[in-house]
Amino acid sequence: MRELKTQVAIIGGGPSGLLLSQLLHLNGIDSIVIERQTRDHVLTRIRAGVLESGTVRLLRKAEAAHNLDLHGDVHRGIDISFNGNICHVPFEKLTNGQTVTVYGQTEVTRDLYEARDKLDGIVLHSVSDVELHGIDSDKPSVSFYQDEKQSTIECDFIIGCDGYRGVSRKNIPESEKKEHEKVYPFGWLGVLSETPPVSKEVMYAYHEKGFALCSMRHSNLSRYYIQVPIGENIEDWSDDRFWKELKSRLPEKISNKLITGPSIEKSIAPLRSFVCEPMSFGKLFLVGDAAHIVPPTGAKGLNLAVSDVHYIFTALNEYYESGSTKGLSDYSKTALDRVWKTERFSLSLTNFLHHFPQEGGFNERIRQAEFDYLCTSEAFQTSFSEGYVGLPY
Ligand code: FAS
Ligand code: PHB
Repeated sequence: MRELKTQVAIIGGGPSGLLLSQLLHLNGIDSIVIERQTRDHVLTRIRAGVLESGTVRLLRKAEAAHNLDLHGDVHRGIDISFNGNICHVPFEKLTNGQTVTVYGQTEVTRDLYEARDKLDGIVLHSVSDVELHGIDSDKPSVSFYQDEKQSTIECDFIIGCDGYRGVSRKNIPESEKKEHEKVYPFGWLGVLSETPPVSKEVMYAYHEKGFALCSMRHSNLSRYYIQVPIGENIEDWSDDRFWKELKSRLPEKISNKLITGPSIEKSIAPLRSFVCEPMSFGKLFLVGDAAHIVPPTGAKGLNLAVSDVHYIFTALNEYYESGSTKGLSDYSKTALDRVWKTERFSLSLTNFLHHFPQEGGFNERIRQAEFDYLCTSEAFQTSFSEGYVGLPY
């Protein structure tokens, strides 16, 4: 049995676990990250693409934003199309200068791994049978296997950054938590293609056949999504079928200039809204997807994970600097306040821009009215913009 000791044990080597470990390290606080997959596997995931300014700031504070600052694309507005009409929302102008940056989560995770390497951060990969012990005691620990050898980490705190399907959340006793969930009757079929993006800014499109999204990673790497029914089979979606369906949902002046090409990644992601309350129990604190999930419509998943990292980092730093446990006791409430407001934004945008099977014409007319209101009301556009650029921490 290998016995390890650290101040903060972090379960999960995705963006939130790596970012927290890096921030702690830069503040002289030791941590060990344990990750179920290999590093290469983690870096094959294609997920988020839009970073709020708070996320950019925290990555800079973590000394992991060099490539982001070089290659990230700053966006000042988005287009929303509705059955062929387009409404531009200039969110920078409406939020006193706040912008978002288009830069893939894969690249963020790679930059964080490189930053951990530079500081000789400890990230243990391909671990299994992770178990948490004594989370409601003064001596919590984590045990796991790596290369068939068992290890334990004795620590002060355990941070669950292990995503929706991780082990951490299960360690909060059923009697101590409440889980809220909404599963949508559709998913997103996403394609990555080495083609120039069809538009300079991200475009969200509503069409009676379903939602579509035009995004990008850089000037020759585009990311597109279309809404598909639950249970759809990726094998049934050839590239040609995808491009034809995507074009049919976009305004003609956009679809006419869309450059197609072979997909280099194609996957279907289910959509759900989920929140676990509370986000902490004893010495265990949940961060990111381990505690909450948002439908990707508002581009909030990764950004919400980052604001959790900000809150738990601030609380841990306060504890190790002054011994105060106030930040730690307030963590769950502070994080959940921003989580629920962001869940609201993501839910409302999902309801607005997706076609819900079996619903009547009334909701369709409400959607049209919402679009018409968005196009004509600066107040509505401002509220939308505050949600899209991200609420303050
Ligand atoms: P992550 O899930 O990224 O990381 C958790 C890590 O913990 C993983 O590496 C996992 O291997 C590891 N782990 C799990 N169990 C473990 C265990 N028992 N022991 C050790 N390690 C364990 N968000 C957007 O904003 N826009 C999008 O377009 C978007 N698309 C998405 C598509 C998909 C298919 C998915 C699943 C999510 C998507 N998201 C999107 C949300 C996503 O970006 C998350 O919000 C983000 O990855 C959250 O980061 P983490 O909380 O670090 O969780
Ligand atoms: C992406 O570029 O992957 C992306 C953009 C906006 C979203 C979701 C995903 O709302």
